[in-house]
Amino acid sequence: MEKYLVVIPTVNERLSLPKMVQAVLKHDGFHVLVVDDASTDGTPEWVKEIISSTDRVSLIERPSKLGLGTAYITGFKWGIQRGFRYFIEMDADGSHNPDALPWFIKEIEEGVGLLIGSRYMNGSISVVGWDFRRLLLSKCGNLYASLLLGLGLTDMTSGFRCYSVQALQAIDLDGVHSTGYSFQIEMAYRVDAAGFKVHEMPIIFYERNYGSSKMSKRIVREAAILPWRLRIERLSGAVARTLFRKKYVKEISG
Ligand SMILES: Nc1nc2c(ncn2[C@@H]2O[C@H](COP(=O)(O)OP(=O)(O)O)[C@@H](O)[C@H]2O)c(=O)[nH]1
Ligand SMILES: [Mg+2]
Repeated sequence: MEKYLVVIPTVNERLSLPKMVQAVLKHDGFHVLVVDDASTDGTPEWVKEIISSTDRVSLIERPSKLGLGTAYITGFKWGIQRGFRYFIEMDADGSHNPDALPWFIKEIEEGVGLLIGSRYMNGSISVVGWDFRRLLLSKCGNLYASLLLGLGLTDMTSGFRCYSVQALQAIDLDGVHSTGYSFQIEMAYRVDAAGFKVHEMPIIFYERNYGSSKMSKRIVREAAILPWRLRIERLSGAVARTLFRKKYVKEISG
């Protein structure tokens, strides 16, 4: 059985998905799970077609567009139940190059909980095809999240990344708040908070050639609020721990 599960969330990605899936399958040991949210362009039909010729691809179909975050959580739970050891997130639209997969595996197997493919390492910007507005949104979003959460990462919002099963099992997956792209920030925070190493490696991000982005104002709003939510959660956790410690010390000292 394969060790590595590549989870690909899709909404209307018929034009890009086949190339991505075929490029992943060129690498031994990888299984692809597509989590499709009610695509109407033939995406799930194409996946069913390929499933009839290989047992290294699976499909979960959901009834409506339920968000990137919940698509990944659904995929992770599916893979944990089936015994996969490493979980890779990848977009369907050609933005993430499957040729980088062996590099992810090499480092994650050295005991890292989460390995993020970063577009912004060593002070450079490795993005092809974004206009200035989109780049600014991404850079500012990253700066904002890292200032508030202090994880010292260059690209917390990157969606090309790999988790170990131990890191995913240490997190309460049902307690993850984010439905949209802030999911990436929240997961990096939670893996770090669970005591696992979070590392980065450089990748090049290519803007999609086909289909359209699902980014919306609601998704940006959710990402703006999330770091504050996590800070409050951290603070209330610390207060609860202090109160518990005081009560415990009082009890054992009589
Ligand atoms: N299943 C599912 N996939 C989604 C959803 N929103 C986005 N995606 C997928 O997530 C990946 C990244 O989305 P995309 O729109 O390209 O985001 P962008 O690269 O930030 O513009 C693509 O494969 C999308 O099809 C969603 O609500 N559900
Ligand atoms: Mg995209």
